[in-house]
Amino acid sequence: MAKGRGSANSATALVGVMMLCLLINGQLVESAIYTVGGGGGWTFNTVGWPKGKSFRAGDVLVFKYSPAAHDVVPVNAAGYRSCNAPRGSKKFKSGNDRIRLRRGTNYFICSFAGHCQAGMKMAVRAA
Ligand SMILES: [Cu+2]
Repeated sequence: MAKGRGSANSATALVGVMMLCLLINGQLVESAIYTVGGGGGWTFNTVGWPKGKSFRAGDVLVFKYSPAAHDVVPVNAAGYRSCNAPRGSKKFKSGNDRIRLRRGTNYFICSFAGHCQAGMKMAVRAA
């Protein structure tokens, strides 16, 4: 009985949080966390990983990889298409990087020679 009431309260609280999120002009307080590439992590052919998932601004992508083999560079659309990181781009290279999604399309590439061209790139649309 008490347990049932507890979960009802949790549900009410969750709705409250969601309402709050909507009130703050889409700036989400509650965010989802995704490990890019699932168990395989951030590697070649991660390009298809976002397919079928619904991302929201504020969600966090966790990039897991060997820092000796890869890195992560957020780029713009041109950088994504050309596999070139614009000068001054921030480079993540810890092997366990958390990057928060902005509204719109977020582009990421690996800047190791040839990796992006081999499909180590990813475009993630966040609503
Ligand atoms: Cu790489």
